[in-house]
Amino acid sequence: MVATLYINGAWRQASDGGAHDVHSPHDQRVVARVCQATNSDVLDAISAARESFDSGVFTSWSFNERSALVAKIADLLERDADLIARKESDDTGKRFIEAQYDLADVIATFRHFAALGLKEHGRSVDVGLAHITSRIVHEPLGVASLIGPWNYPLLQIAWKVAPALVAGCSFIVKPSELTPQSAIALMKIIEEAGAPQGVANLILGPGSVVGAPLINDPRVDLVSFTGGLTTGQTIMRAAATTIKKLALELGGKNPHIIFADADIDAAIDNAVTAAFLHSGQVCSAGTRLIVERSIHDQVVTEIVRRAGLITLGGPDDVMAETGPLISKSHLINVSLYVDKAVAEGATLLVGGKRSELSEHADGWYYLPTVLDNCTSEMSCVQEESFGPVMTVEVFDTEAEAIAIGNDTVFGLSGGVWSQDAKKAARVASALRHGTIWVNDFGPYRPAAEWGGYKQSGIGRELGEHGLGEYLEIKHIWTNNAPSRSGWFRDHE
Ligand code: TXE
Repeated sequence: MVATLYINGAWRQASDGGAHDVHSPHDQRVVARVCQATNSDVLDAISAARESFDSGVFTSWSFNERSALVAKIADLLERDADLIARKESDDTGKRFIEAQYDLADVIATFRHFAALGLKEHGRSVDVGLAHITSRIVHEPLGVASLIGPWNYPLLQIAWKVAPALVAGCSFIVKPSELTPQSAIALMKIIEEAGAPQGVANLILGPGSVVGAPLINDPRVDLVSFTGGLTTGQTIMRAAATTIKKLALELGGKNPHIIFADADIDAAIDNAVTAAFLHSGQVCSAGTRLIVERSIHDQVVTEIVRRAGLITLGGPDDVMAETGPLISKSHLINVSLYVDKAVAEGATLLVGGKRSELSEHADGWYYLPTVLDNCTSEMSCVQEESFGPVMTVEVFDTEAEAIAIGNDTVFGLSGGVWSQDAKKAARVASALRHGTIWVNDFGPYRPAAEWGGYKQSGIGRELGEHGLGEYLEIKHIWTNNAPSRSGWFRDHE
């Protein structure tokens, strides 16, 4: 059965009947066949969103009513969590248990924004004049294009859909063409929960085919996008024509700094997780290890040993610790980064090639890789390979560690390990990244803002700001005792 588009409250085929297969990165079997929208389908979806927004059918709901809708969606997601997790692990190749963790995070996201909506009241401003009422009100921003990536498909879309619904926006969701199934399931749930017709729309297909109207059309007010830097730059250029609001999360090149006075055992264990979780396909992956020279050999030897032990496998392999890369082209890209780094002088200590196990022959499995003797100039250090590739650099002083950690155009996240609390706090403060972990790496919470400095993006998701991205702020000044302004003369 072909999964269809959802436009203006109806499930429908693409206008030209187009569809494409989705393949498992684990073994390349076809896991789904989905419609591929045409340009006119996208325009229909934008029209539906615009008309529903302008009609007031959803904006007239109170924040409390919209919060209740979002809470209901969370309940329905909980009901269907394992079914959706299965679709997600089919599409991404990630272990089913990891997809289940992701679904728990998706549900927590909807619950966070449902609760936040209940606290949304705007505010009054005391302007010091008894006859003036001055109110700041928060209004839905309008029509939003919500474009998601393939690494955490439903989670990244949830970070956009949940606040958009609480705010009262109408929207068009476009998941990655590689991983569309969980977004389709979410749209069915939004429909079941009772969102008004035309508020939530779903477009399927590659960004190169269906993306242009989503980022160009003057009827779209906001584009919220998570994905690669190059696509982010394309979106920013397109959005400039009509000055659309932008929320961009474009990945990172995240420094992970270990001082000699750290709890070395915990630091090493976390460094392995930070770099190789989900085979490095994580925007906040700690793939750039920056280690104090005196402990370099000890730390790197142990990380290399641990990396060599990591068991790769498919969604249902109970022994597997991480899975395949998303696609053949991505695997080629990752290996090119490694080959180039070696050519530039890096030392390959482990990995650096595809898995040669027969059970991985049909999948995009790349071995956890550690590159030593790296320098800031190498492209593998500066650019996101988005694979299981850790680069190692050394430092001698605190200032040098900070300088290396900030020597990147990105600024999404970073970690610092030291048992000297004052030093750790100084480094955390000096690093120009949106999230810093001290003696930890990776945790996030829906209540805490997430986003990047510098070229890692614009705006913040989650937290309170994550709702603010979908709201306009209006000041309403009411004069309760009107009188003449008296500014201009009304006589000769
Ligand atoms: O992402 P794209 P790709 C990084 C990572 C990866 C690189 C490229 O480094 O190697 O990006 O991955 C849609 N108009 N991240 O090529 O192209 C596309 O269909 C509108 C980091 O897969 O950015 C998909 O839905 N939409 C990242 C989404 O954009 C367009 C997670 C992301 O795809 C479009 C993923 C267009 N012109 C990759 N072109 C993170 N920040 O976590 C593409 N798309």
